[in-house]
Amino acid sequence: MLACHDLYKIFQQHELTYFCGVPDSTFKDWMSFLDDRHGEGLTNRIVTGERDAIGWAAGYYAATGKPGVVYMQNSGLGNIVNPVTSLLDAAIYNIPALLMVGWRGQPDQPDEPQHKKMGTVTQELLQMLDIRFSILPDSLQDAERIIAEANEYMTTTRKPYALIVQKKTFEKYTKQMKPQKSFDMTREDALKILLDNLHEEDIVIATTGKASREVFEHREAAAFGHQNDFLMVGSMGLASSFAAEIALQKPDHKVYILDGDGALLMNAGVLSTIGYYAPSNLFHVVIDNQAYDSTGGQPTTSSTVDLVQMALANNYKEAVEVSSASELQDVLSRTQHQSCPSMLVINVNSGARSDLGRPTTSPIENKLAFMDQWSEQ
Ligand SMILES: Cc1ncc(C[n+]2csc(CCOP(=O)(O)OP(=O)(O)O)c2C)c(N)n1
Repeated sequence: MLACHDLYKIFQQHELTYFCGVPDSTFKDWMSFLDDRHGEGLTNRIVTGERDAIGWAAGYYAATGKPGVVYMQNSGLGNIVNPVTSLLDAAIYNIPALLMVGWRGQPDQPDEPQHKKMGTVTQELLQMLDIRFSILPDSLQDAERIIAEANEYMTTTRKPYALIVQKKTFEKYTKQMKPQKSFDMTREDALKILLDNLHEEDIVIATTGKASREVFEHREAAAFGHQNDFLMVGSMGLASSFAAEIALQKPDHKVYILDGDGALLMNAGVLSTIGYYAPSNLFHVVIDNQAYDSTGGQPTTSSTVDLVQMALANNYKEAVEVSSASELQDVLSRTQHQSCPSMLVINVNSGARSDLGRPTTSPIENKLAFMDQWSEQ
């Protein structure tokens, strides 16, 4: 396995000191290392989307003549197709970048269903995009050789190069503790209170990552069944769009989006579309832990964003923020009188139970149970 600081020394030798992207749990130790070292000789910009990351890295190249390193989970590969083909491409601006792509769903390795397809087509997709790639070796000597080759290729062709990163490539790195605001609740505490206050005829759409897993476990524990919930296990950022259309189609039901700050900021444009079509039964709940908690707790940009003002500026009819269980209970007791679309931002601490399970039903079973319940009514 690779020690983060050893790998970084190799990057440094090639003047690869600018990093940006969206985190992936495949290399969360590497993410923590970069975050700790940001400002100490390296730059690490944790951005809101993979597509965006290509823009930042291309800007860095234009300003310095040096390629940036862009990290992402392979689920983000689809998001970079447009800027790779219209910004980096050799026939357009011919801008190099070193992509580090976490290989979820690697064939023959156990993983979650939402990663299977992308895991199978990752290499093909890179080939189609004319991105030369290697699997990042887990021995330092081999990694040194591959990175030297990648750098040489980027210098001579000015084309992007990708390193595919398998699970267990990095040694454990312990993140430095930084002082953080502390709140009353975790995401799971907030979700439990919320779900316990909903009615039998309310519809729930939960975002990707641990939020969906916690919703599933709480419904099991409460013996409520899963028919009211659509757990969007992949497609980060789209729980909101999906829920908004459900709300427009089912005006007699309250529809709750259980969103994350990272997922919302990845698809922040959805706020304007929701505000424009203004479903009068849509409750947009954002569980704001200021982190990409599900991939290791890397900071999102939400600490410098006023989500309440964002919602109101986009024509949400109401928006409030709560930071304690009692404030949350209070807001939930008043939903009858709330004008929608409305946003409820819940400030929580980052982190989750270490024994959190995963849904035991498949995405197709989830969809069928959900549609059985709602599609004919
Ligand atoms: C397009 C895409 N990029 C990255 C990921 C990896 N990923 C899964 S969950 C997650 C973090 C989500 O953060 P947030 O919405 O704030 O929810 P939290 O995990 O904090 O509850 C990330 C980055 C993904 N699934 N899809």
